[in-house]
Amino acid sequence: MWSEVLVLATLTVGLSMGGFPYITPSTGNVWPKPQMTETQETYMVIRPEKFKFSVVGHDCDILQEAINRYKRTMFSGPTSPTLNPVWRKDEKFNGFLDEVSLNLMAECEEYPHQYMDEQYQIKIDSSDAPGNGTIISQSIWGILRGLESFSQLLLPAGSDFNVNSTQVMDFPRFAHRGFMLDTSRHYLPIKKIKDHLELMAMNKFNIFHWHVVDDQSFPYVSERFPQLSELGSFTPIHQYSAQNISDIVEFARLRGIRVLPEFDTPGHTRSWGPGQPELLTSCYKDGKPDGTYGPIDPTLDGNYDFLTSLFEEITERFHDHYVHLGGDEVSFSCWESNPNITAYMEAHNITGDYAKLEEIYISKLLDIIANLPNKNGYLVWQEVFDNGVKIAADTIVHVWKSEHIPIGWKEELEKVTEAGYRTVLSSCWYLNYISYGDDWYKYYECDPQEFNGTDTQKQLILGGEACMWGEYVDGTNLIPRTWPRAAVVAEKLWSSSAHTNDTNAAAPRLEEHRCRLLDRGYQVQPFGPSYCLSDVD
Ligand code: CP6
Repeated sequence: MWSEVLVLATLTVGLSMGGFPYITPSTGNVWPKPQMTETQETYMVIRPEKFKFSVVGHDCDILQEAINRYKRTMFSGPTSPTLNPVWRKDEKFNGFLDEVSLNLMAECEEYPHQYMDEQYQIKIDSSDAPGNGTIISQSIWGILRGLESFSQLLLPAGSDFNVNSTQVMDFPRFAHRGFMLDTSRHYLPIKKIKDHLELMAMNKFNIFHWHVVDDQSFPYVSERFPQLSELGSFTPIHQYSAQNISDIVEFARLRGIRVLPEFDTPGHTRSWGPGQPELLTSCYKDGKPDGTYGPIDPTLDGNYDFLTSLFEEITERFHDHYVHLGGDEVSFSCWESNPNITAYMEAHNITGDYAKLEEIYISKLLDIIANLPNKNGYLVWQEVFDNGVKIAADTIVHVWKSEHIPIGWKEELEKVTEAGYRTVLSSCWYLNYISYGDDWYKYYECDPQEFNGTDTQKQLILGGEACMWGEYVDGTNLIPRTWPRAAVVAEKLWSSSAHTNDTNAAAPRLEEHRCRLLDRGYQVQPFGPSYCLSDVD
Protein backbone atom coordinates (compact mmCIF):
# COMPACT_ATOMS: atom_id res chain seq x y z
CA MET A 1 0.00 0.00 0.00
CA TRP A 2 2.72 2.48 0.96
CA SER A 3 4.85 1.45 -1.97
CA GLU A 4 1.91 2.18 -4.24
CA VAL A 5 1.49 5.64 -2.79
CA LEU A 6 5.18 6.21 -3.31
CA VAL A 7 4.92 5.12 -6.94
CA LEU A 8 2.02 7.51 -7.44
CA ALA A 9 3.81 10.38 -5.77
CA THR A 10 6.74 9.68 -8.04
CA LEU A 11 4.52 9.80 -11.07
CA THR A 12 2.96 13.12 -10.27
CA VAL A 13 5.54 15.14 -8.38
CA GLY A 14 8.58 13.57 -9.90
CA LEU A 15 11.74 12.33 -8.26
CA SER A 16 13.72 14.32 -10.79
CA MET A 17 12.66 17.45 -8.94
CA GLY A 18 14.58 16.03 -6.01
CA GLY A 19 17.65 15.65 -8.15
CA PHE A 20 17.43 12.25 -9.81
CA PRO A 21 18.85 12.57 -13.30
CA TYR A 22 15.80 11.81 -15.39
CA ILE A 23 12.77 13.79 -16.50
CA THR A 24 9.37 12.78 -15.14
CA PRO A 25 6.57 13.01 -17.69
CA SER A 26 3.75 15.45 -17.01
CA THR A 27 0.11 14.35 -17.53
CA GLY A 28 -2.79 15.65 -19.60
CA ASN A 29 -0.77 18.22 -21.53
CA VAL A 30 -1.30 18.81 -25.23
CA TRP A 31 1.72 18.70 -27.57
CA PRO A 32 2.32 21.00 -29.44
CA LYS A 33 1.21 23.45 -26.78
CA PRO A 34 -2.04 25.27 -27.60
CA GLN A 35 -2.13 29.06 -27.79
CA MET A 36 -4.48 29.22 -24.82
CA THR A 37 -5.45 26.55 -22.28
CA GLU A 38 -7.50 26.99 -19.13
CA THR A 39 -7.77 24.03 -16.80
CA GLN A 40 -10.01 23.79 -13.72
CA GLU A 41 -9.44 21.71 -10.62
CA THR A 42 -12.51 19.66 -11.49
CA TYR A 43 -12.77 16.66 -13.75
CA MET A 44 -15.21 14.43 -15.59
CA VAL A 45 -15.07 10.71 -16.23
CA ILE A 46 -15.20 9.15 -19.69
CA ARG A 47 -16.43 5.57 -19.94
CA PRO A 48 -15.27 4.11 -23.25
CA GLU A 49 -18.33 1.90 -23.72
CA LYS A 50 -20.72 4.85 -23.22
CA PHE A 51 -18.76 7.54 -25.00
CA LYS A 52 -19.64 9.01 -28.39
CA PHE A 53 -18.85 11.95 -30.63
CA SER A 54 -21.96 13.60 -32.07
CA VAL A 55 -21.98 15.73 -35.20
CA VAL A 56 -23.95 18.93 -34.62
CA GLY A 57 -22.67 21.01 -37.55
CA HIS A 58 -21.61 20.11 -41.06
CA ASP A 59 -20.55 16.55 -41.77
CA CYS A 60 -18.39 14.76 -44.36
CA ASP A 61 -16.21 11.70 -44.92
CA ILE A 62 -13.14 13.35 -43.39
CA LEU A 63 -15.11 13.93 -40.18
CA GLN A 64 -16.60 10.44 -40.00
CA GLU A 65 -13.24 8.79 -40.60
CA ALA A 66 -11.65 10.99 -37.95
CA ILE A 67 -14.32 10.04 -35.40
CA ASN A 68 -13.60 6.35 -35.94
CA ARG A 69 -9.87 6.91 -35.79
CA TYR A 70 -9.91 8.96 -32.60
CA LYS A 71 -12.25 6.60 -30.77
CA ARG A 72 -9.66 3.94 -31.48
CA THR A 73 -6.58 5.97 -30.43
CA MET A 74 -8.23 7.41 -27.34
CA PHE A 75 -9.17 4.08 -25.86
CA SER A 76 -6.40 1.76 -27.03
CA GLY A 77 -3.43 2.70 -24.83
CA PRO A 78 -2.14 0.69 -21.88
CA THR A 79 -4.18 0.96 -18.73
CA SER A 80 -2.88 0.30 -15.25
CA PRO A 81 -5.35 -0.50 -12.47
CA THR A 82 -2.58 -0.05 -9.90
CA LEU A 83 -1.88 3.48 -11.05
CA ASN A 84 -5.32 5.03 -10.59
CA PRO A 85 -4.91 8.76 -10.26
CA VAL A 86 -5.32 9.15 -6.50
CA TRP A 87 -4.06 12.70 -6.93
CA ARG A 88 -7.63 13.34 -8.06
CA LYS A 89 -8.51 13.24 -4.35
CA ASP A 90 -8.38 16.99 -4.09
CA GLU A 91 -10.16 17.58 -7.35
CA LYS A 92 -13.90 17.64 -7.70
CA PHE A 93 -15.71 14.96 -9.73
CA ASN A 94 -18.14 16.74 -12.05
CA GLY A 95 -19.96 13.76 -13.54
CA PHE A 96 -19.67 11.62 -16.64
CA LEU A 97 -18.80 12.93 -20.07
CA ASP A 98 -20.64 10.58 -22.41
CA GLU A 99 -20.77 12.80 -25.46
CA VAL A 100 -18.58 15.41 -27.13
CA SER A 101 -20.24 17.41 -29.90
CA LEU A 102 -18.30 18.27 -33.00
CA ASN A 103 -19.49 21.60 -34.27
CA LEU A 104 -18.17 22.25 -37.77
CA MET A 105 -19.58 25.66 -38.68
CA ALA A 106 -18.86 25.62 -42.43
CA GLU A 107 -18.97 23.05 -45.16
CA CYS A 108 -16.05 20.64 -45.44
CA GLU A 109 -13.32 21.37 -47.92
CA GLU A 110 -12.15 18.40 -49.91
CA TYR A 111 -8.36 18.88 -49.89
CA PRO A 112 -6.08 20.65 -47.42
CA HIS A 113 -4.44 23.73 -48.94
CA GLN A 114 -2.03 26.57 -48.25
CA TYR A 115 -4.64 28.89 -46.73
CA MET A 116 -6.55 26.28 -44.74
CA ASP A 117 -7.96 27.42 -41.43
CA GLU A 118 -6.77 25.20 -38.57
CA GLN A 119 -8.15 27.16 -35.65
CA TYR A 120 -10.42 25.39 -33.16
CA GLN A 121 -11.85 25.59 -29.67
CA ILE A 122 -12.44 22.89 -27.09
CA LYS A 123 -14.82 23.33 -24.17
CA ILE A 124 -15.07 20.59 -21.58
CA ASP A 125 -17.41 21.35 -18.70
CA SER A 126 -17.00 25.11 -19.14
CA SER A 127 -18.88 27.58 -16.96
CA ASP A 128 -21.21 28.51 -19.84
CA ALA A 129 -21.96 24.84 -20.60
CA PRO A 130 -21.35 22.76 -17.48
CA GLY A 131 -21.25 19.02 -18.03
CA ASN A 132 -20.91 19.40 -21.79
CA GLY A 133 -18.05 18.82 -24.22
CA THR A 134 -17.65 20.56 -27.58
CA ILE A 135 -15.05 20.96 -30.30
CA ILE A 136 -15.86 23.95 -32.50
CA SER A 137 -14.24 25.14 -35.72
CA GLN A 138 -14.96 27.08 -38.89
CA SER A 139 -13.15 24.42 -40.84
CA ILE A 140 -12.79 20.65 -41.01
CA TRP A 141 -9.04 21.11 -40.58
CA GLY A 142 -9.63 22.83 -37.25
CA ILE A 143 -11.91 19.98 -36.15
CA LEU A 144 -9.11 17.50 -36.95
CA ARG A 145 -6.59 19.48 -34.88
CA GLY A 146 -9.16 19.81 -32.09
CA LEU A 147 -9.80 16.06 -32.03
CA GLU A 148 -6.09 15.42 -31.70
CA SER A 149 -5.81 17.86 -28.79
CA PHE A 150 -8.90 16.43 -27.12
CA SER A 151 -7.49 12.90 -27.35
CA GLN A 152 -4.37 14.11 -25.54
CA LEU A 153 -6.36 15.55 -22.61
CA LEU A 154 -7.52 12.09 -21.52
CA LEU A 155 -5.89 10.47 -18.51
CA PRO A 156 -6.20 6.73 -18.02
CA ALA A 157 -8.01 5.85 -14.80
CA GLY A 158 -8.43 2.11 -14.49
CA SER A 159 -10.63 1.08 -17.39
CA ASP A 160 -12.06 4.61 -17.65
CA PHE A 161 -10.50 7.96 -18.44
CA ASN A 162 -10.54 11.29 -16.66
CA VAL A 163 -10.54 14.67 -18.30
CA ASN A 164 -10.16 17.98 -16.51
CA SER A 165 -12.67 20.75 -17.05
CA THR A 166 -10.76 22.53 -19.78
CA GLN A 167 -11.02 25.25 -22.39
CA VAL A 168 -8.63 25.38 -25.32
CA MET A 169 -8.43 28.09 -27.95
CA ASP A 170 -5.83 27.23 -30.54
CA PHE A 171 -4.38 28.01 -33.96
CA PRO A 172 -0.97 27.53 -35.59
CA ARG A 173 1.86 30.06 -35.52
CA PHE A 174 2.99 29.04 -39.04
CA ALA A 175 0.93 27.79 -42.00
CA HIS A 176 3.79 25.71 -43.46
CA ARG A 177 4.70 22.88 -41.07
CA GLY A 178 6.37 20.25 -43.17
CA PHE A 179 8.31 17.05 -43.00
CA MET A 180 10.55 15.86 -45.83
CA LEU A 181 11.19 12.19 -46.54
CA ASP A 182 13.54 10.85 -49.19
CA THR A 183 12.43 7.65 -50.95
CA SER A 184 15.28 7.47 -53.48
CA ARG A 185 18.31 6.48 -51.38
CA HIS A 186 16.17 3.77 -49.81
CA TYR A 187 12.70 2.62 -50.70
CA LEU A 188 10.25 3.24 -47.85
CA PRO A 189 7.37 0.76 -47.56
CA ILE A 190 3.86 2.24 -47.89
CA LYS A 191 2.99 1.04 -44.39
CA LYS A 192 5.92 2.99 -42.92
CA ILE A 193 4.99 6.12 -44.86
CA LYS A 194 1.47 5.82 -43.45
CA ASP A 195 2.77 5.34 -39.88
CA HIS A 196 4.84 8.45 -40.45
CA LEU A 197 1.80 10.39 -41.70
CA GLU A 198 -0.20 9.26 -38.68
CA LEU A 199 2.57 10.53 -36.39
CA MET A 200 2.68 13.78 -38.35
CA ALA A 201 -1.05 14.26 -37.73
CA MET A 202 -0.56 13.55 -34.01
CA ASN A 203 1.93 16.43 -34.01
CA LYS A 204 -0.15 18.75 -36.20
CA PHE A 205 2.30 18.77 -39.11
CA ASN A 206 0.39 19.66 -42.27
CA ILE A 207 2.77 19.06 -45.20
CA PHE A 208 4.38 15.82 -46.30
CA HIS A 209 7.22 16.95 -48.57
CA TRP A 210 7.94 13.82 -50.57
CA HIS A 211 11.42 13.82 -52.13
CA VAL A 212 10.36 10.91 -54.33
CA VAL A 213 13.27 10.48 -56.73
CA ASP A 214 16.97 11.36 -56.79
CA ASP A 215 20.28 10.08 -58.19
CA GLN A 216 20.02 6.59 -56.70
CA SER A 217 16.54 5.46 -57.74
CA PHE A 218 13.36 6.49 -59.51
CA PRO A 219 10.55 4.63 -57.71
CA TYR A 220 7.76 6.87 -59.07
CA VAL A 221 5.79 5.02 -61.75
CA SER A 222 4.87 7.50 -64.46
CA GLU A 223 1.94 6.71 -66.71
CA ARG A 224 3.34 8.85 -69.52
CA PHE A 225 6.96 7.73 -69.14
CA PRO A 226 6.89 4.21 -67.69
CA GLN A 227 10.53 3.59 -68.70
CA LEU A 228 11.67 6.02 -65.98
CA SER A 229 10.83 3.60 -63.17
CA GLU A 230 11.29 0.48 -65.31
CA LEU A 231 14.94 1.40 -65.78
CA GLY A 232 15.44 3.74 -62.83
CA SER A 233 14.00 1.93 -59.80
CA PHE A 234 16.14 -0.52 -57.78
CA THR A 235 13.89 -3.42 -58.87
CA PRO A 236 10.36 -3.72 -60.23
CA ILE A 237 9.02 -4.07 -56.69
CA HIS A 238 10.77 -0.95 -55.38
CA GLN A 239 8.18 1.32 -56.98
CA TYR A 240 5.25 3.58 -56.13
CA SER A 241 2.39 2.83 -58.51
CA ALA A 242 -0.39 5.29 -59.37
CA GLN A 243 -2.52 3.32 -56.91
CA ASN A 244 0.11 3.64 -54.14
CA ILE A 245 0.39 7.39 -54.74
CA SER A 246 -3.34 8.02 -54.61
CA ASP A 247 -3.56 5.81 -51.53
CA ILE A 248 -0.99 7.97 -49.75
CA VAL A 249 -2.50 11.26 -50.96
CA GLU A 250 -5.89 10.07 -49.64
CA PHE A 251 -4.43 8.91 -46.32
CA ALA A 252 -2.83 12.34 -45.91
CA ARG A 253 -5.97 14.25 -47.01
CA LEU A 254 -8.06 12.55 -44.32
CA ARG A 255 -5.57 13.88 -41.77
CA GLY A 256 -5.35 17.42 -43.13
CA ILE A 257 -1.89 16.85 -44.59
CA ARG A 258 -0.87 18.18 -48.00
CA VAL A 259 1.44 16.06 -50.12
CA LEU A 260 4.10 18.23 -51.70
CA PRO A 261 6.01 16.20 -54.29
CA GLU A 262 9.61 17.07 -55.11
CA PHE A 263 11.13 16.18 -58.46
CA ASP A 264 14.58 17.67 -58.08
CA THR A 265 16.26 18.94 -61.27
CA PRO A 266 18.53 19.69 -63.08
CA GLY A 267 21.01 18.00 -60.68
CA HIS A 268 20.32 14.86 -58.61
CA THR A 269 18.81 13.15 -61.66
CA ARG A 270 21.12 10.20 -62.38
CA SER A 271 18.33 7.62 -62.05
CA TRP A 272 16.28 9.50 -64.70
CA GLY A 273 18.90 8.85 -67.38
CA PRO A 274 18.36 5.23 -68.40
CA GLY A 275 14.63 5.71 -68.99
CA GLN A 276 14.88 9.00 -70.88
CA PRO A 277 17.77 9.00 -73.39
CA GLU A 278 19.16 12.49 -74.24
CA LEU A 279 17.82 13.92 -70.98
CA LEU A 280 21.13 14.03 -69.11
CA THR A 281 24.31 15.77 -70.22
CA SER A 282 27.04 13.39 -71.44
CA CYS A 283 30.28 14.17 -69.67
CA TYR A 284 33.39 14.30 -71.88
CA LYS A 285 36.96 13.33 -71.26
CA ASP A 286 39.78 13.73 -73.81
CA GLY A 287 37.35 14.86 -76.50
CA LYS A 288 34.85 12.02 -76.22
CA PRO A 289 31.93 10.97 -73.97
CA ASP A 290 33.31 9.06 -70.97
CA GLY A 291 30.10 7.17 -70.28
CA THR A 292 29.12 9.22 -67.25
CA TYR A 293 26.26 11.70 -67.01
CA GLY A 294 25.67 15.08 -65.39
CA PRO A 295 22.65 17.35 -64.84
CA ILE A 296 19.76 17.59 -67.31
CA ASP A 297 20.96 18.95 -70.67
CA PRO A 298 19.40 22.43 -70.73
CA THR A 299 20.17 23.02 -74.42
CA LEU A 300 17.69 20.54 -75.95
CA ASP A 301 14.11 21.65 -76.65
CA GLY A 302 12.91 18.06 -76.40
CA ASN A 303 13.86 17.99 -72.73
CA TYR A 304 11.43 20.81 -71.97
CA ASP A 305 8.61 18.96 -73.76
CA PHE A 306 9.38 15.96 -71.58
CA LEU A 307 9.35 18.06 -68.40
CA THR A 308 6.07 19.73 -69.38
CA SER A 309 4.39 16.40 -69.80
CA LEU A 310 5.91 14.85 -66.67
CA PHE A 311 5.02 17.77 -64.39
CA GLU A 312 1.51 17.90 -65.84
CA GLU A 313 1.07 14.32 -64.66
CA ILE A 314 2.73 14.93 -61.29
CA THR A 315 0.64 17.97 -60.39
CA GLU A 316 -2.55 16.09 -61.23
CA ARG A 317 -1.57 13.01 -59.25
CA PHE A 318 -0.44 14.70 -56.06
CA HIS A 319 -3.21 17.23 -56.12
CA ASP A 320 -1.50 20.02 -54.17
CA HIS A 321 -1.27 23.46 -55.70
CA TYR A 322 2.48 23.39 -55.04
CA VAL A 323 5.33 21.31 -56.37
CA HIS A 324 8.95 21.35 -55.15
CA LEU A 325 11.38 21.78 -58.04
CA GLY A 326 14.62 21.18 -56.17
CA GLY A 327 17.44 23.00 -57.94
CA ASP A 328 20.04 22.24 -55.25
CA GLU A 329 23.68 21.25 -55.64
CA VAL A 330 24.01 21.58 -59.41
CA SER A 331 27.54 20.64 -60.37
CA PHE A 332 28.92 22.51 -63.38
CA SER A 333 31.87 20.24 -64.21
CA CYS A 334 30.00 17.95 -66.62
CA TRP A 335 28.42 20.91 -68.42
CA GLU A 336 31.94 22.39 -68.69
CA SER A 337 33.26 19.23 -70.35
CA ASN A 338 30.56 18.92 -73.02
CA PRO A 339 31.29 20.63 -76.40
CA ASN A 340 27.60 20.92 -77.38
CA ILE A 341 26.92 22.84 -74.20
CA THR A 342 29.94 25.07 -74.88
CA ALA A 343 28.67 25.78 -78.41
CA TYR A 344 25.19 26.57 -77.11
CA MET A 345 26.63 28.99 -74.58
CA GLU A 346 28.70 30.73 -77.24
CA ALA A 347 25.62 31.09 -79.44
CA HIS A 348 23.75 32.64 -76.51
CA ASN A 349 26.61 34.94 -75.51
CA ILE A 350 26.99 33.40 -72.07
CA THR A 351 30.35 31.68 -72.57
CA GLY A 352 31.77 30.50 -69.23
CA ASP A 353 28.76 31.65 -67.21
CA TYR A 354 27.34 28.34 -65.98
CA ALA A 355 25.13 29.99 -63.36
CA LYS A 356 23.49 31.77 -66.31
CA LEU A 357 22.98 28.43 -68.04
CA GLU A 358 21.34 27.11 -64.89
CA GLU A 359 19.17 30.22 -64.88
CA ILE A 360 18.04 29.56 -68.44
CA TYR A 361 17.02 26.06 -67.40
CA ILE A 362 15.25 27.14 -64.21
CA SER A 363 13.36 30.01 -65.87
CA LYS A 364 12.08 27.69 -68.53
CA LEU A 365 11.03 25.16 -65.91
CA LEU A 366 9.28 27.83 -63.81
CA ASP A 367 7.41 28.96 -66.93
CA ILE A 368 6.35 25.40 -67.61
CA ILE A 369 4.97 24.98 -64.08
CA ALA A 370 3.22 28.34 -64.04
CA ASN A 371 1.48 27.47 -67.30
CA LEU A 372 0.22 24.05 -66.30
CA PRO A 373 -3.58 23.64 -66.36
CA ASN A 374 -4.01 24.55 -62.68
CA LYS A 375 -1.32 27.24 -62.63
CA ASN A 376 0.71 25.61 -59.91
CA GLY A 377 3.01 27.34 -57.46
CA TYR A 378 6.47 26.03 -56.59
CA LEU A 379 9.29 25.84 -54.08
CA VAL A 380 13.00 25.68 -54.85
CA TRP A 381 16.05 24.98 -52.66
CA GLN A 382 18.08 28.06 -51.68
CA GLU A 383 20.85 27.63 -54.30
CA VAL A 384 18.47 28.75 -57.01
CA PHE A 385 18.22 32.09 -55.21
CA ASP A 386 21.91 32.12 -54.15
CA ASN A 387 23.11 31.65 -57.72
CA GLY A 388 21.28 34.78 -58.73
CA VAL A 389 18.81 32.90 -60.92
CA LYS A 390 15.97 35.24 -61.77
CA ILE A 391 12.94 33.64 -60.17
CA ALA A 392 9.29 34.66 -60.27
CA ALA A 393 8.05 36.81 -57.39
CA ASP A 394 5.78 34.09 -56.03
CA THR A 395 8.55 31.48 -55.70
CA ILE A 396 8.98 30.01 -52.21
CA VAL A 397 12.67 29.65 -51.31
CA HIS A 398 13.56 26.65 -49.13
CA VAL A 399 16.57 27.43 -46.92
CA TRP A 400 18.50 24.31 -45.90
CA LYS A 401 22.19 25.08 -45.53
CA SER A 402 23.59 25.31 -42.02
CA GLU A 403 26.21 27.70 -40.66
CA HIS A 404 28.72 29.49 -42.90
CA ILE A 405 27.93 27.74 -46.19
CA PRO A 406 28.70 30.37 -47.40
CA ILE A 407 26.63 32.29 -44.81
CA GLY A 408 24.47 31.22 -41.89
CA TRP A 409 20.73 30.61 -42.19
CA LYS A 410 19.88 33.85 -40.42
CA GLU A 411 21.76 35.90 -43.01
CA GLU A 412 20.21 33.76 -45.72
CA LEU A 413 16.68 34.44 -44.44
CA GLU A 414 17.57 38.10 -44.24
CA LYS A 415 18.63 38.14 -47.91
CA VAL A 416 15.79 36.03 -49.23
CA THR A 417 13.11 38.07 -47.46
CA GLU A 418 14.82 41.35 -48.32
CA ALA A 419 14.42 40.34 -51.96
CA GLY A 420 10.72 39.87 -51.16
CA TYR A 421 10.47 36.09 -51.43
CA ARG A 422 8.45 33.89 -49.15
CA THR A 423 10.57 31.29 -47.41
CA VAL A 424 10.59 28.04 -45.46
CA LEU A 425 13.41 27.04 -43.07
CA SER A 426 14.99 23.59 -42.66
CA SER A 427 18.59 24.41 -41.66
CA CYS A 428 18.00 23.78 -37.94
CA TRP A 429 16.03 20.62 -38.44
CA TYR A 430 18.17 18.16 -40.37
CA LEU A 431 17.10 15.12 -38.37
CA ASN A 432 19.27 12.87 -40.56
CA TYR A 433 22.24 14.13 -38.50
CA ILE A 434 22.45 12.02 -35.35
CA SER A 435 24.82 12.19 -32.42
CA TYR A 436 25.21 11.05 -28.82
CA GLY A 437 23.46 13.37 -26.40
CA ASP A 438 20.46 15.65 -26.12
CA ASP A 439 20.07 16.91 -29.66
CA TRP A 440 16.51 18.16 -29.16
CA TYR A 441 17.57 21.32 -27.33
CA LYS A 442 19.08 22.76 -30.45
CA TYR A 443 15.95 22.00 -32.48
CA TYR A 444 13.90 23.72 -29.81
CA GLU A 445 16.16 26.73 -29.58
CA CYS A 446 15.86 27.58 -33.27
CA ASP A 447 13.29 30.22 -34.18
CA PRO A 448 12.68 30.90 -37.89
CA GLN A 449 11.77 34.53 -37.22
CA GLU A 450 14.91 35.25 -35.21
CA PHE A 451 16.96 37.13 -37.78
CA ASN A 452 17.63 40.78 -38.62
CA GLY A 453 14.68 42.00 -40.60
CA THR A 454 11.61 44.21 -40.66
CA ASP A 455 8.13 42.99 -39.73
CA THR A 456 7.37 42.71 -43.43
CA GLN A 457 10.38 40.43 -43.83
CA LYS A 458 9.30 38.28 -40.87
CA GLN A 459 5.85 37.90 -42.38
CA LEU A 460 7.46 36.23 -45.39
CA ILE A 461 8.50 33.28 -43.21
CA LEU A 462 5.82 30.71 -43.97
CA GLY A 463 7.25 28.17 -41.54
CA GLY A 464 9.64 25.29 -41.78
CA GLU A 465 10.28 21.66 -42.48
CA ALA A 466 12.12 18.90 -40.71
CA CYS A 467 14.14 16.76 -43.13
CA MET A 468 15.06 13.09 -43.00
CA TRP A 469 17.41 12.33 -45.87
CA GLY A 470 17.49 8.67 -46.75
CA GLU A 471 21.12 7.60 -47.17
CA TYR A 472 21.10 5.82 -43.80
CA VAL A 473 17.36 5.38 -43.33
CA ASP A 474 15.00 2.70 -44.59
CA GLY A 475 11.87 0.99 -43.28
CA THR A 476 13.78 -0.48 -40.32
CA ASN A 477 14.76 2.80 -38.65
CA LEU A 478 12.58 5.52 -40.19
CA ILE A 479 10.11 5.72 -37.29
CA PRO A 480 12.47 5.39 -34.30
CA ARG A 481 15.06 7.75 -35.80
CA THR A 482 12.51 10.37 -36.79
CA TRP A 483 10.20 10.25 -33.80
CA PRO A 484 9.81 11.73 -31.30
CA ARG A 485 12.59 14.11 -32.40
CA ALA A 486 10.31 15.59 -35.07
CA ALA A 487 7.76 16.44 -32.37
CA VAL A 488 10.18 19.12 -31.14
CA VAL A 489 10.06 20.80 -34.54
CA ALA A 490 6.28 20.43 -34.61
CA GLU A 491 5.93 22.49 -31.44
CA LYS A 492 8.27 25.20 -32.77
CA LEU A 493 6.10 25.53 -35.85
CA TRP A 494 2.68 25.34 -34.19
CA SER A 495 2.99 27.00 -30.78
CA SER A 496 3.62 30.66 -29.99
CA SER A 497 7.23 31.73 -29.50
CA ALA A 498 6.36 32.72 -25.93
CA HIS A 499 5.49 29.07 -25.19
CA THR A 500 8.53 27.55 -26.87
CA ASN A 501 11.49 29.43 -25.46
CA ASP A 502 12.14 27.26 -22.41
CA THR A 503 13.54 23.74 -22.80
CA ASN A 504 13.18 23.04 -19.05
CA ALA A 505 9.47 23.77 -19.22
CA ALA A 506 9.13 21.67 -22.37
CA ALA A 507 11.01 18.61 -21.10
CA PRO A 508 8.31 16.97 -18.91
CA ARG A 509 5.69 17.60 -21.58
CA LEU A 510 7.98 16.18 -24.22
CA GLU A 511 8.51 13.04 -22.10
CA GLU A 512 4.75 12.72 -21.71
CA HIS A 513 4.31 13.08 -25.45
CA ARG A 514 6.97 10.48 -26.18
CA CYS A 515 5.17 8.04 -23.89
CA ARG A 516 1.90 8.91 -25.62
CA LEU A 517 3.29 8.04 -29.06
CA LEU A 518 4.79 4.84 -27.63
CA ASP A 519 1.47 3.95 -25.97
CA ARG A 520 -0.23 4.44 -29.31
CA GLY A 521 1.92 1.69 -30.72
CA TYR A 522 4.84 3.46 -32.45
CA GLN A 523 8.50 2.54 -31.93
CA VAL A 524 9.67 5.96 -30.85
CA GLN A 525 13.09 6.25 -29.27
CA PRO A 526 13.77 7.89 -25.88
CA PHE A 527 15.36 11.34 -25.51
CA GLY A 528 17.40 10.30 -22.48
CA PRO A 529 16.97 8.38 -19.22
CA SER A 530 13.19 7.97 -18.73
CA TYR A 531 10.28 5.59 -18.28
CA CYS A 532 6.77 5.08 -19.71
CA LEU A 533 3.86 2.91 -18.55
CA SER A 534 4.06 0.98 -21.79
CA ASP A 535 7.65 -0.10 -20.99
CA VAL A 536 6.20 -2.91 -18.92
CA ASP A 537 4.72 -5.97 -20.61
N1 CP6 B 1 20.05 15.17 -51.62
C1 CP6 B 1 19.56 16.23 -52.23
C2 CP6 B 1 20.72 15.31 -50.44
C3 CP6 B 1 20.89 16.59 -49.86
C4 CP6 B 1 20.33 17.67 -50.56
N2 CP6 B 1 19.68 17.46 -51.74
C5 CP6 B 1 21.60 16.76 -48.60
C6 CP6 B 1 22.68 17.63 -48.44
C7 CP6 B 1 23.34 17.73 -47.23
C8 CP6 B 1 22.95 16.95 -46.17
C9 CP6 B 1 21.91 16.07 -46.29
C10 CP6 B 1 21.24 15.99 -47.49
N3 CP6 B 1 21.19 14.20 -49.84
N4 CP6 B 1 18.89 16.08 -53.38
C11 CP6 B 1 20.40 19.06 -50.07
C12 CP6 B 1 19.12 19.80 -50.14
CL1 CP6 B 1 23.75 17.06 -44.68
